[in-house]
Amino acid sequence: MFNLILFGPPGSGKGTQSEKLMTRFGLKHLSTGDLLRSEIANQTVLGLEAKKFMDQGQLVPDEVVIGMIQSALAANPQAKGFLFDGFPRTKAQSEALDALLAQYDAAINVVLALDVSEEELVKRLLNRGLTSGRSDDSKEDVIRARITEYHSKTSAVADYYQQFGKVVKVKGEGNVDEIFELLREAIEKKQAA
Ligand code: B4P
Repeated sequence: MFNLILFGPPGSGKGTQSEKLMTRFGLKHLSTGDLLRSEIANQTVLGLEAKKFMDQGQLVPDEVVIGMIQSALAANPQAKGFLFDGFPRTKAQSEALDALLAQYDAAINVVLALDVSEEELVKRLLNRGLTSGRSDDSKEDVIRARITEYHSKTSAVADYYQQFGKVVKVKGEGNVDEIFELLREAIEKKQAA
């Protein structure tokens, strides 16, 4: 299995690039944001609980998202690898993911970290909010709260994987195809190593 994490702050292009990477490399795409929004759309108990956090720009509790990923891994035994998008977002989620993958004799091969300035993130998310219907994209104070959550809790994920030499930083500003090429090169280099 080849498993990668696409990492970066909200609006850094994780969802955008995941679509292209999963097609190119045949990986199973697992986005906790998409899974949570599907729970909300279906008005499940989990979704209604998660919505309270997401609407405030806060992270959903670890046990909720770890449980979702555990089920998704179990549901895809044939996958030749996973592309984790928006997960893990805390050190506890990182440790849980490593333990889950170890049950399949697998591990994270690379963490691709998209680097984008805060002003660009806010601009992109406000712009997406004009059409996405996402309540967490429509207000600047909620967007800034998401970025604060990223700095206080999620940047630790890069530190965690850095100790194993798995993090590759990639410039996340520029056009989508240009950024995709940088990601593709980084993956192919890791696959060849
Ligand atoms: P996510 O769904 O993961 O959303 P995101 O961080 O907003 O998006 P992403 O980074 O994928 O967006 P993209 O840049 O592609 O999370 C939403 C919420 O769910 C979180 O705040 C949290 O509450 C909860 N959650 C999810 N996972 C969790 C977890 N593991 N633990 C706890 N809570 C969790 O797109 C942004 C915009 O930029 C788009 O409009 C796109 O078109 C544009 N864009 C992309 N690339 C561009 C480029 N190169 N140039 C210009 N624009 C670009």
